[in-house]
Amino acid sequence: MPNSKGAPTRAANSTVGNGGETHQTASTPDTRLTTNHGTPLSDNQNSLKAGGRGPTLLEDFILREKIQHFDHERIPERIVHARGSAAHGVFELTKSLSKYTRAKVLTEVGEQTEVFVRFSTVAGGAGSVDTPRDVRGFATKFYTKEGNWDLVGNNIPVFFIQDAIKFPDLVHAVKMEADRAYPQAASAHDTFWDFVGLMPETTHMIMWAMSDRTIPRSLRMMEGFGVNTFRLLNDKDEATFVKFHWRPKLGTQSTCWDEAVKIAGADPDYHRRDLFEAIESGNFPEWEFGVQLLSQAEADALPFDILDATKVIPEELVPIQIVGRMVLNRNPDNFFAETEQAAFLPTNMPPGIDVSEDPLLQGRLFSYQDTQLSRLGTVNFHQIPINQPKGCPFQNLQRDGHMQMLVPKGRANYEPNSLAEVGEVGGPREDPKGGFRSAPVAFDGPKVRLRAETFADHYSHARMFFHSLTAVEQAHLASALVFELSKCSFEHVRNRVMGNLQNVDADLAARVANGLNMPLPPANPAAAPPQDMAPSPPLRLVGKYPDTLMGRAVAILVTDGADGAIVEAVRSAVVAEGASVKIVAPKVGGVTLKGGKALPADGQLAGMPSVLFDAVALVVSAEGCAQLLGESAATDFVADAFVHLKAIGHTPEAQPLLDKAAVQPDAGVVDLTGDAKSFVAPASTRQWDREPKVRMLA
Ligand code: HDE
Repeated sequence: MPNSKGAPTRAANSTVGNGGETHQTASTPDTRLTTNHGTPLSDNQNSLKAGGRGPTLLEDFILREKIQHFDHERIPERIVHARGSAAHGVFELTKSLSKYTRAKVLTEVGEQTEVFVRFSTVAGGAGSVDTPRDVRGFATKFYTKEGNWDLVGNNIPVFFIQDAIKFPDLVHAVKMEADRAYPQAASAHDTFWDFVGLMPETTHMIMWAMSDRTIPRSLRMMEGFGVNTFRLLNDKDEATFVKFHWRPKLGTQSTCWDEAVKIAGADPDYHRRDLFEAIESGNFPEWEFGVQLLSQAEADALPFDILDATKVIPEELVPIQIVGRMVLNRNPDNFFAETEQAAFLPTNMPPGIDVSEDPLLQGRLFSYQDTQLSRLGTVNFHQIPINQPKGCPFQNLQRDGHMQMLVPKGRANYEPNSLAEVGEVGGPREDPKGGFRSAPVAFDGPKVRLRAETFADHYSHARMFFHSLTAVEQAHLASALVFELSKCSFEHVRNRVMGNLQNVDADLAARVANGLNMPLPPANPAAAPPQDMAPSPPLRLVGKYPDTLMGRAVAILVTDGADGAIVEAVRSAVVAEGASVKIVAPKVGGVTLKGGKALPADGQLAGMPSVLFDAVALVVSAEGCAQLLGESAATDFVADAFVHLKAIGHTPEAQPLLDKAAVQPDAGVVDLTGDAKSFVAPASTRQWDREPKVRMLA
């Protein structure tokens, strides 16, 4: 019925909206929109109203279903590691560990096991940026033939605390402060450093957290670690301790702190996009998989406790054996269904892998299963496709519960039963030989709440880590401490942290005090006096992996009148080394090269700053350069590349821009008119020698 303001302008059953929009329609059951219950829809543009301009009718079950489903789209985000990005891939065993384990995933050489890997930051919410200073999660779900194995690790081999009972305190301290709800995704605030200063066991992890490891360039360029000590169990149930390692084929690479901060504004999804685009373009990230194995006797001989997750086992003491490789080769089809609903559980272990008594790990064995109940809402979360075992069937006598998807047959929902004797389904049974068995470790002693004496040394490993770094990395670490403590308002908090640093290294503590312009407090009392350990060079980043352009991104900034031959020479030189190239221009429609040829651009200058690239080339004409001098995005592009220690290739016409951006000549500033290949070597690394010229480090 027309209402008083006039008649409806369209027929109620039309599929065309009032605004002249065009809509695609469907006429076959397999392409048409339906409700959740299968009723086909005739109109997805308009709700059902009492007249064209009248109120919407409660009767509109189609509107109600659609809106109601939308209203409930969100589930609680993860308490920690809420922000994550994931990919599918395969794990292939290259060396059998059958002497140590009966887990087929670690004994069948050449066997391809499907994996799903989720990388994450820890502190920020699901919508936070990708590049805060933060530990990165590195969680791998192996869909093995003997059930899922979840290796839920980090990109740092140690942890902040020794006992799971402190985890809620740690996380409360690092997350947004309770009353003001900031800062988001940042440890640089009072409550975190208050906790740290009062908990000397955090000191070793703090060294790692303040190192360049926590500002990675790419998720593809991070090492991964199982962190906790696990056990392997062989056919005879003999146990061997094991630490798990991932080594990136692209090597490690970090950003500069200032760069990470600017990336957060330029592209909050920097890591997510980088991973997605690499896989989409067929550049599949790859890691080697390694183990450190040690017997009980070897563990007992170490001067620290391997059950203490704040300790690292230096490779010099127990070498890493590479036994496999993992390639990530497929992006998720749907972020929510897969990445968001993935539930990683350290309790997911195939027979032949077992836990240790590490008190941090012991708490994790409860927490991950438990947290899924609030996150995914049902004990049946294992039936969600991403969480289902894919390598083998799963069956038991657990029944019912919210969102039960399975339809078990028969009466056998208990065991033992004799129903098979009368021809009914009897159900699955235990397998004493092939099933999961725990390590037969003997324990005896009173119930106690205490921290073992062997956990008392909080500083020796921190000292060893600091002494293992290159001078460049030490300066970054000291500067990160200065930055973070400068963001704390409480002087006593800064003092207590410096008191802990005194026990690590007097020079480090003095540099931090100097950076804060505060008097250096005396060392805090130490539960166990720190020992000098031999430095372990593999703990450093700089120089550990060969320089490479593989997997890196190079920007070529062009203007009208640029020399196309140089653009192509740079492009082919860096692409030949495995890098990708983006053409950046003042306008997204591209430029007209010298000679009149058009060169399309991949992005506009203001939206593609140099922080998004590993190296930049400026291929500009004299007039083009003159115009860029009036564009701050151009000056920032060059100045940032310089202070972020990147190689800058350029044509001579770019000199005025280099001058305006205060670029000083060095080995990383390369004239491209000769051989464009001369750009490759400096572009494959950062120009560490340049740093003292551009930044005051602590
Ligand atoms: Fe976690 N951790 N954690 N954690 N953790 C979670 O589980 C917890 C710890 C790690 O991509 C939660 O499903 C406790 C160490 C990763 O989905 C939660 C303790 C390491 C991820 C939880 C630790 C990790 C999580 C939140 C101390 C490195 C993300 C959501 C005893 C080895 C996995 C969830 C993903 C996630 C608890 C310590 C790594 C709350 C209680 C040590 C990579 O259950």
